[in-house]
Amino acid sequence: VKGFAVDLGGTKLAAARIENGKITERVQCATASGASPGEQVDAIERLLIQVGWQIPDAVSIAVAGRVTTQGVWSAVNVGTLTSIQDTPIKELLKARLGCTVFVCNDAIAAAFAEARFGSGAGTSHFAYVTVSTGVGGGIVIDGMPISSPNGLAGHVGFASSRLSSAICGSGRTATVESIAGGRAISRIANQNGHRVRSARDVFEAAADGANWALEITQTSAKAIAILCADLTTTLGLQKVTLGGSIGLSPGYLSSVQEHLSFEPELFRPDIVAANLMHDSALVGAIALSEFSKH
Ligand code: BMX
Repeated sequence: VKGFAVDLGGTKLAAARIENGKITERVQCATASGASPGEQVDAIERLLIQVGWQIPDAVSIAVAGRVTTQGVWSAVNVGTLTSIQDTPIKELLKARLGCTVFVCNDAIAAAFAEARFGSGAGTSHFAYVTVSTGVGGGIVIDGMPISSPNGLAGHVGFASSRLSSAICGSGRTATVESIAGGRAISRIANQNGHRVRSARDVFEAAADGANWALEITQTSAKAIAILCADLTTTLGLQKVTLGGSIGLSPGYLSSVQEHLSFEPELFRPDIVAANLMHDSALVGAIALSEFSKH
């Protein structure tokens, strides 16, 4: 894997130069969640230049939100990226950068990288679940990343959760994302009268032993455990890799494993941490672009 990659998530935007599968340059900044398509293109171009990109180098871009076969980008949770709807991102970037552009969903990219080079290597029925700003996913069966023309395939965070009763930014009610994702975690804390800026504050309070915070983070982990069992019923998963800032935070993996232990064995895939840590979407964007050529 080599080339230039971008990962535009709900909270952070990263760009990297990758050689022989290793990141040799990397920069990152906060995502502007309300930014217009043109402003997102500006930010992407600025970061790419910082990691040494120049015409005619190709770029591979992983974004939060669904990406159609035609390269049209829409937020599914409209609260996360408020100005991204039917955005022809592939065309906009091609026009701006004057190079070959590949665009895909961030969690599918991460899933593909983990399946090929990371924690999922050797597993035929594999899923990756990211718990971050939102809850995203990617499914890889017999080495094939599962996608759909409208780009929705893999969006496991919008499945129902019996632990939630909230209205989700996707328009659905009681989704996994609306109880387990980072935005949900900080919303719930604030609703319960605990002033927090982000999910990170809730995890810090939980690490300090605050019961109110532990309850919120444990509920998130339980919702993710049930989701893993649910996915296993339809896909026969052997392994699920957890990623994302919350998925990789200390103690989270073991609490998902603990909640999963209450399920019958048949519905319990192995749950492991992402090997490529926070870089799986960057590596995966390039790997997927190469894969999609043949
Ligand atoms: C949401 C959805 C997915 C994304 C996932 C993780 C939007 C804007 N995002 O479920 O497309 O893959 O979050 O994204 O609809 P992240 O921002 O948490 O990395």
